[in-house]
Amino acid sequence: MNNRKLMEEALEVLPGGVNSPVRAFKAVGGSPIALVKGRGCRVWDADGNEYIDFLASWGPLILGHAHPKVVKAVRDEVEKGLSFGLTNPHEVRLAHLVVEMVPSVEKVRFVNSGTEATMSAVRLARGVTGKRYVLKFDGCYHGHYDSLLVSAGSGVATFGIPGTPGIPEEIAELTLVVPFNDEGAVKEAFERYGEDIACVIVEPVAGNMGVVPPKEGFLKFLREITQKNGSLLIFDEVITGFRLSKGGAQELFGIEPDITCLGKILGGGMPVGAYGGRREIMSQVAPEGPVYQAGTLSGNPVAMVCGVETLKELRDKEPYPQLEARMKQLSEGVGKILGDKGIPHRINVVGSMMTVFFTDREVFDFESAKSSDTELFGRFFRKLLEKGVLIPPSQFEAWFVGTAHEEKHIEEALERISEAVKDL
Ligand code: KE4
Repeated sequence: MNNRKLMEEALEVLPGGVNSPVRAFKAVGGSPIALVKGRGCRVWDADGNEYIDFLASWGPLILGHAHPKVVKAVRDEVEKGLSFGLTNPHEVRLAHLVVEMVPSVEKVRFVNSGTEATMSAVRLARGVTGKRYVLKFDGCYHGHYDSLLVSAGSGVATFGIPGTPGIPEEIAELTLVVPFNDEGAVKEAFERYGEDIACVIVEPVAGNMGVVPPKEGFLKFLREITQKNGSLLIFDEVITGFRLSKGGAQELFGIEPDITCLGKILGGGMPVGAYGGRREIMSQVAPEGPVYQAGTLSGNPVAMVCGVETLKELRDKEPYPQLEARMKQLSEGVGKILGDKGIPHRINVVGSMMTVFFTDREVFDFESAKSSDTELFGRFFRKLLEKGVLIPPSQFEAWFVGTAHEEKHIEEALERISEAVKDL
């Protein structure tokens, strides 16, 4: 089996040959590859080509692929069975770890994806406040829940418009969309709809427009304006949770949201999402409270064990200074390669996540991110792939380094990137 044959077969039975659109390489061109194996910081495709991996399965693989402790724990658990449908001890173990590591979380509910986490968090916010509107930021992605798959309307602080066919306008109109890092727009939205805004949901460090950090004071501003208006602040930490520190962005910036959404690293590569917060809020979730949410495989024992081993490693080793050093080495190396070649670029780095934008403007929101030369990004992506470096197949995503990337691996990757850029 090889990439071409496998992807041809995939096209027969999977829409676009994929189970998630971005994997089809539409944003970067060229033929998508299939990955069959990973070990440490490397992955191998169906043709046997090896890549140094900065995709990390979109974030979860912060410990690298097939970490021995994780593999052993999962293998042992699988021997005992795969799923029982009643509470198992590992759900409680992982919940204790989340409560211990994430500052604002006293109680947590596990689900099976980041989308389920944000969808449930919005329902909980509406249920707890009795209010209808959701305020989100243009360029922030929170999964494919109807109320959050909404694009910015024309003008500032206006109703959302459906981000895709299949979402009725009546639903999109309950979502207000404003530019990221724009305090004025948020103030205007609250002046107009403040008494009826259930929640503000934000990626505290944006990853889905490419990496875009919050401006100084922006998160504190969101904390204050939501408090003042009786709205809940939801931090979507599906990417940043356990990534930027063991307590995520909320620990790094010292801001406590009302509800935190988690995913990716939480499951260590297995399908796990979660939403959590203070007891008084989470006690409103069924069956303790009236806000309904459920899931057949929520808290699946094998997935929980994968998450437990991953979080334990991060809690005990706190590898964040090392991850930042490796990301500094990578981002500065890439900056030098592009600079020497005279290619206009901006590199946004926060902790162990970064994005290379092909623009000479500062990138501080979605509009400025979209000034990037995505055609050039496509050529850059394909050249890197050819030389054995895998980055996300989209300009508007984040590159990740993990504990399996040692200094020598970054050095090796930079040599390959330098070769790739020569042909750009
Ligand atoms: P999932 O439903 O894909 O597990 O999580 C949705 C989600 C929620 N919140 C944030 C901040 C996210 O980044 C995501 C998912 N991220 C994308 C890419 N960054 C996943 C890749 C894909 O869609 O295939």
